[in-house]
Order: sequence, then structure tokens, then C-alpha cells
Amino acid sequence: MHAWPASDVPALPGTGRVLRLHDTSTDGLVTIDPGPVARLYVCGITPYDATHLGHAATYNAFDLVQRVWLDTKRQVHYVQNVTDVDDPLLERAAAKGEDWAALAEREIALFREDMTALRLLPPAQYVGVVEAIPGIVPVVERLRDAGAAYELDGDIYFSVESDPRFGEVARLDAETMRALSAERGGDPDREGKKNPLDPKLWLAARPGEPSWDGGSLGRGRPGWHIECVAIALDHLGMGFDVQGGGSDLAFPHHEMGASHAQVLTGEHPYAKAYVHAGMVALDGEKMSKSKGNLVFVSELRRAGADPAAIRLALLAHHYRADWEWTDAVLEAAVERLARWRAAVSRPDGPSADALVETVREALADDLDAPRALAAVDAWAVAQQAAGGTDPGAPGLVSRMVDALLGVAL
Ligand code: 5CA
Ligand code: ZN
Repeated sequence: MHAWPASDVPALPGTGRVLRLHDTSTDGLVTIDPGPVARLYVCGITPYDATHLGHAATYNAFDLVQRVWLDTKRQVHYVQNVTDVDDPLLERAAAKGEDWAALAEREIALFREDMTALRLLPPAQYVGVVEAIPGIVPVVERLRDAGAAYELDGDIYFSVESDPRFGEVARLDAETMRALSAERGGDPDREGKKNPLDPKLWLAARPGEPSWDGGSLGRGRPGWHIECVAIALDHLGMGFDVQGGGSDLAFPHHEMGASHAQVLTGEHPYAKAYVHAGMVALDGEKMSKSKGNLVFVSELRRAGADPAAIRLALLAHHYRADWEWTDAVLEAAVERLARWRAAVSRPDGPSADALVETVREALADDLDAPRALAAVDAWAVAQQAAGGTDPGAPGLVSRMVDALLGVAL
């Protein structure tokens, strides 16, 4: 599947910083020390309603990760999936009386437009689950042949007990895991399972639903977690640097993904760090497709919002914080964008060398974008109040804001 066009990332003078990120599996900051090519997997959308501000906030966080790496002159190998067949997509298509594939295609197209408008860097591989099925089937077969999976009425389940490290990603107690499993696509109450938490690797074909040839698995379609594992291992391999997503993916999705991969390969870790963005809420509740309390990037754009202002609105919140979207958040970002644009449009200004270092340091410190924004604000205030004599400063600020924050001034 094709991704979307990349915007240029200007090179900055000096050198970037080593990134420290919060890792869910250790609940602490870890220094990410990638090789010359940093490897990143970020879970993509389930395309039945794209792209709300919660999605945009999460993808913005992992865009910053890439920008910090690029600033250290590394290459980034970024992979993202699209869950283009899954229960919620099929249910929504059925409710709308629409073909599920047409719904997915339309929402993916909209997602690409939103990502392009927000200047979010595209993945090198953007992989749909449907196109990945021929690679997923042998992975499930291997798990089954290794005794890590079992059949129940034609469905194939992963046995969480086959991974001695199961539980190490999200570190939750049994009761919480069971509750989250029920809430997030699992079926802990189904009779006949070895462990209530065991997730499906393969769903036997159901009447009225799409299904594919699964070789020795029979016709069916893949379970949710194995899709990301098959895609990530295919393109990145074990031990990649960062597995990213929103905090709602820590359990069960990233927990199960790590277990699937560890049992498959006999290696550990799946990812060196599991990094999770906070949840964006609207009217006091997490923005979610199932609740329908959504603000869409495309609707804001249609209503005339500058994508750069939308991006600044996201950047005004620390990526790990849960926060609430309001009109005031966007209004504040519109004003900030205008102040910054005015400040960089002057022919000269106060030196920006220290500002570049401050922004670098803030982002390297667990992506502290609010601190980075405050530093640019301070430069813009100084520019407004007293100006300066450095003819290179406005250009440097605008290149830095573009390179490190993805905002075109
Ligand atoms: N297709 C799966 C991942 S394999 C999925 O979770 N799709 S999604 O469309 O539901 O979410 C896409 C990404 O947006 C995930 O990383 C999810 O954690 C994140 N996300 C969803 N809702 C919010 C929200 N309200 N705030 C922040 N991030 C969110
Ligand atoms: Zn995923």
C-alpha cells in the first residue's frame, strides 16, 4: 500500500541529541541508542473513521521521535500498518450498508491527506493487513507447530502461557488484564480457552464476512495482534528500537505482540522500548470511534484551520499527558502561529543559536514539546520587544521549527 508524500526536513547546524523516552515496560526513561538506522514501528489506524485529533496527537508524538533521530544524522526505518480488516470495520460497514473494502479505502485516502497536511513523515512501508495475509499465515502455522497455539471450533488461539515473559510490557494485574481484554477486542469469557486472556491468531471464516485462504489454518482472517508482529518482523526484525502507539494499545495489543514475537523467534526483546502516547478527550471522555465523540482533522481543515496551527495545538501538550481538546486549544495555537510567523518574517533578530540547543534538549528529554514551544515563544517575544542584529536568526528559527517540530512558518 502506498503511504503519503514526505515533506523536506531541513538540516540544522551542529549535532542533535541522544533521545530519552519513557518505556512502559520499565516505567522509566530509557536512552534509545539506535544504530545508524533507527527502527520504528507505529500501529496504524483501523480505517472506519479517520483521522480524529487523538490519532493525530499519537502520530505527532512518533513524528517527533523521527525528527530527533534525523537531527542526529541517522536514517530512520519507519513501518506502519493499516488494520484494513477487523471486527469494528466490518461492523461499521454493515451498519452503513457499505462495502467494507470501499469504506477502508476511503478512510485511508483521507488519513493520507491529513498526514500530508500535518507534515507527518510517512513510513517507508505502509502495510495493509489484507496484503500481509500471505505472510501472516505461515507465522501462525509456526506458532501452532511449536505448541504455542491451539484450535477452538476452527479459530486458532495463542497460548499466553507459552511465553514466560508474558505480562512484562504493560505490567498489569490479572484482574485488570481480564477487564481490558474484554474491552479491547478479546473474548475472556469464551468457553474452552486455556487461559481467558488468550487472543485469536486466526478467525475461521464466518458467514457474510470476508475470508482468505489460510493454508493449513483453513479459510479465515488474521487476529489483531499477529498482524502487527508479522509486518514488524518482516520489515524491521526483532529488537527494533521503538514500538509506538496510544496508551490504549499497551494492553492487550503490545503485550500480546511482544509475546507472539518472543515465542516465534526465541529472542527477546521484541522492541527495545514500548512508548505510549496519552489519550485525547472531548467533553470529558476519550475520543473514540466507538463513542463517536470525535473532532476530525479533515473537518477542521475544511472549516479553514491552518494545518500548522492544528499541529501546534497538538505540540502544546506533552505526548504522555491525557488532555482535552477544546476550541480554545486551537485558538491559542492560531495566535502562537501568527506570533511566530511575524517574528521570523523580520530581516534580522536576536541570535537563535541557544534556542536551537534548547529545543533539541527539550525534545531529547522524552519529547518535551511544551518546553520547546515555550523557548520559541521567548525568542519571538524578544524579537517583538527589541529585535536583534543577527541576519541569520529568523531563517534559522524557521528551519529549526520545520526540522524539529514539523511546523512550516
Ligand atoms: N489499528 C489499531 C492498531 S494496530 C488501532 O488501534 N487503530 S485505531 O484507529 O483505533 O487507533 C490508531 C492509533 O491512534 C493507535 O495508536 C491508538 O492508540 C491511537 N488513538 C486512538 N484514540 C486515541 C485518542 N483518543 N487519543 C490519542 N490516541 C488515540
Ligand atoms: Zn498494532
